[in-house]
Amino acid sequence: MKVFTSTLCTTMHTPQYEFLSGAETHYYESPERREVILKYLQEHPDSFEITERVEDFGLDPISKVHKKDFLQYLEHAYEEWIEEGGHPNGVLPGTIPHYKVARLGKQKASNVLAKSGEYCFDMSAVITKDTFKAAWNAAQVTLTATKDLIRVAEQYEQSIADGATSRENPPGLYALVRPPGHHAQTDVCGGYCFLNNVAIATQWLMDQPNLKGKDGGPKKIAILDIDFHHGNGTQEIFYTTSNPLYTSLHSNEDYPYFTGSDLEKGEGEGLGFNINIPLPHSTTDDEYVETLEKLIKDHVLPYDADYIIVSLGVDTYKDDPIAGFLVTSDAYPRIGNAIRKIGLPTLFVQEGGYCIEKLGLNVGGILQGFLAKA
Ligand code: SP5
Ligand code: ZN
Repeated sequence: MKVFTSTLCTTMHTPQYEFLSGAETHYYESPERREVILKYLQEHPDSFEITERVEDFGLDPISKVHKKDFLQYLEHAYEEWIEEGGHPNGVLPGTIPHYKVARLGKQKASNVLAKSGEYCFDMSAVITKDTFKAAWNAAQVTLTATKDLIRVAEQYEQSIADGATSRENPPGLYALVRPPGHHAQTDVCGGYCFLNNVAIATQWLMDQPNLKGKDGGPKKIAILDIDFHHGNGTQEIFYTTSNPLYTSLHSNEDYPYFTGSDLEKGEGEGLGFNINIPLPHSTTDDEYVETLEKLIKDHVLPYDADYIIVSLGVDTYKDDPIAGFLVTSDAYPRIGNAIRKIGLPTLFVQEGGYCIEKLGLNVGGILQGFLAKA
């Protein structure tokens, strides 16, 4: 499996701390996360081919998903923050406009202290000096992988036509990026996320003029979000459209708390194309895998997509320091194999997972499970 990554994802975004349940702790979404995943992949050269080749797709695909003023803010927040006397650890909102605080005068956020609340929904998305560059780079890495997805998908179709392979052997690619993306909405960051890599990749695929789906329209994409946390960002971005299909398995009693209900089904043209499956903290390997298989059977297969994009989080792991399922490392190859059985060209994009000791093994387990034939 080809792996797309970049050292900039490690070096450019380095917050020193965050607050968890009121306590100051180290920043769990750390550069080390990428290092340990990379180490696992490098130790399995028969399965993974790693490339640091990154193409520059520019601002255009990013601005198709995120608002201009939000992008401007992300780019300049840190320097303005320092100018206004903010702490060098990075931008952290002190005041977030709560929905019960009516803005009757339609007050607009003016200085960076106001904007930090306007454009961020929690206290875990710390903006450091080069966070925008890191997030930009993560998006470009994901786009580079997405462009390759088109190529491997065409190859796959060709070898099926040639009788060289069958629909049971889909190609898979992996974008090893940070910061992650699935909590980032159109114009608000949060949950360690700034730019929504999966949404940017998805939108870019649908915008390719020469890439036609079975009905002559754009290619159809099904997003499978298996991070422990609900992907409020991806949900919001695609809530009113029938392409992509957004599906998510996540905790029903945890962060981000206010989204992820199974009653959130999409709106307008998007109604029925947003599938949330909240699960209790008591979820075990068998329960998780069976629920995923049912989600695939009931929703993903009937959707008849051209591509699968996976928001790959392994914070579902039983010893994850910020999460809480009972899922063990044995489950990850099973999860990967269930995704392989969909039979479609698949792009895995890294989201969460914070148990450093088992992060490589667990991410690797999913990817190896996808590669495994039976
Ligand atoms: C990408 C991603 O996984 N983002 C997650 C961000 C979660 N940040 C806040 C977590 C608060 C969880 N509190 C758990 C208490 C620890 N036992
Ligand atoms: Zn997560």
